[in-house]
Amino acid sequence: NLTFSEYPFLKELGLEEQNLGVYHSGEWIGNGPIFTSLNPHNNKPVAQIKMGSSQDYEDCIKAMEAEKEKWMLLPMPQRGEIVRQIGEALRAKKDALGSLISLEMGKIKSEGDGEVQEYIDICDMAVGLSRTIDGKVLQSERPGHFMMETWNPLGLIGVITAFNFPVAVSGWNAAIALVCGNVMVWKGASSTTLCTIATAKIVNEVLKKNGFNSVHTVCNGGGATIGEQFIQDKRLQLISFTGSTEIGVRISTEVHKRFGRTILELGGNNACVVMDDADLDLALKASTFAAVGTAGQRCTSLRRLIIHESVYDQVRDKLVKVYGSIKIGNPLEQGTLMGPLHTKGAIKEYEEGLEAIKSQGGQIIYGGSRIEGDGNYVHPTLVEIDGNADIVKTELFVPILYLIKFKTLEEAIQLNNCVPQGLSSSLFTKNLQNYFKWVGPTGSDCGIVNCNIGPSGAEIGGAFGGEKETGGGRESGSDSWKQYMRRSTCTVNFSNSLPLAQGVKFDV
Ligand code: UN1
Repeated sequence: NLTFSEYPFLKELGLEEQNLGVYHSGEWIGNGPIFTSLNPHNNKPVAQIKMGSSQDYEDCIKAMEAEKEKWMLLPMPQRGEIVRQIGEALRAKKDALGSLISLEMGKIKSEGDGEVQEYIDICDMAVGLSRTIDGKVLQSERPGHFMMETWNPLGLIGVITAFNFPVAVSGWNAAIALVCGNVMVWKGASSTTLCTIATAKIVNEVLKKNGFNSVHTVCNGGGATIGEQFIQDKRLQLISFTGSTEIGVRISTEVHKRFGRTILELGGNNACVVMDDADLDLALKASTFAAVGTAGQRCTSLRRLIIHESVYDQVRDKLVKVYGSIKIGNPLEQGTLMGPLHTKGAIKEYEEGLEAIKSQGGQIIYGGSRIEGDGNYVHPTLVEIDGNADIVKTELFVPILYLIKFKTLEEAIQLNNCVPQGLSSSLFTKNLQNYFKWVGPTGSDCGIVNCNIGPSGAEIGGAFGGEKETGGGRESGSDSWKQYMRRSTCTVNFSNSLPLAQGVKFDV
């Protein structure tokens, strides 16, 4: 009773009713358990995947090791040229892949397309990097000496991504890591395995044409076994992980125990502060997209709207009206603004979260219930609550937005910073004094600090990530590439004598 044939774009992406979830050495295989991918719109099965086994993982690593040198020794601009072709291949499949993301994850089609665009954009950026990554020449204190920094690839890296951005986040890692000369193994979230396979097919077709069969391997696996292998494997120099803080702590501890590197993109608990001088229409639009978009399932989703007391009632009343107009439904249908939650488990999180909210004095002023039917639909929800309540400090990965009142900017900043997470934040103001306080040392403590735009929907050109329980990692733009390379400080003596640094004498 698979619904595969109802969606022609699946065939276009090279998917079948029965798929294999592991790729290395130019072939798709799979010797693990069978997994069924569901459509969150109706919980009907779409297609099946034979996932990876422990041995499949081992074979991925062996194949990567065998091909690693050839890839590392290819000049960076040539690797960039291959990544450029990957971007082109994604452009050609953008519509189909965007539809698959929408079908399997549940985000609206425009956001699905946007995710593919995000991958394309990071490919473009990586191509540029492949011609511009440089190393410093440093001043030596010794005569006849030359000092420089070189950057080399790490080698093998592991990328573990989450269901909510099943394509774009792998792209942030792949495009940069590949240009930097690494070979990678990717494990996507089980519930979005079709997205993982379809993306990896596009990427690997290009790599294969260029003579590379194990530079971008894939090892999907149900349960924790494959993930555990990633974490414990000394051959993986870097683990890039996007997911919960709970798992992130474990990854951090275990990988650092073996002196591996990590990039962690964990929970967020993002706030938006609306000052009394803010453009309220702008704040309202931005907040609605950030809280309701992706049904509140972005790491950067808006969770806390911190509103100045003088405009509080006005913002709240307008927000209730806007929430009433949000079109909820099949994410593949044009005009829908909010799709279903990704899983049934998320409905439970939503319902349990609401119970906790009520028991801690929160008032539900809009929504607050699931929508009966086969799909994982809930009403986007507005809650009035004290910003210091315990539940407000927990990340609920569902469309619940807290409305919190404040009097002074200092108080708003305290509220913004009082949660354990530190991913994204934004301030709505026209006042420069407020703005520079917000971005300064006593301002927002997040990795993303915006003004007059919402906390979500970051561009790829900036470094993406956050502080505190968010994990401290930075991916995507700016100088995030450094995390995928190792730096060597190289001193060359081109004289005939051996002066020692710091004037040390050691005559033999
Ligand atoms: C995530 O939620 O894991 O900034 C990533 C954004 C997107 C990426 C979100 N560009 O909302």
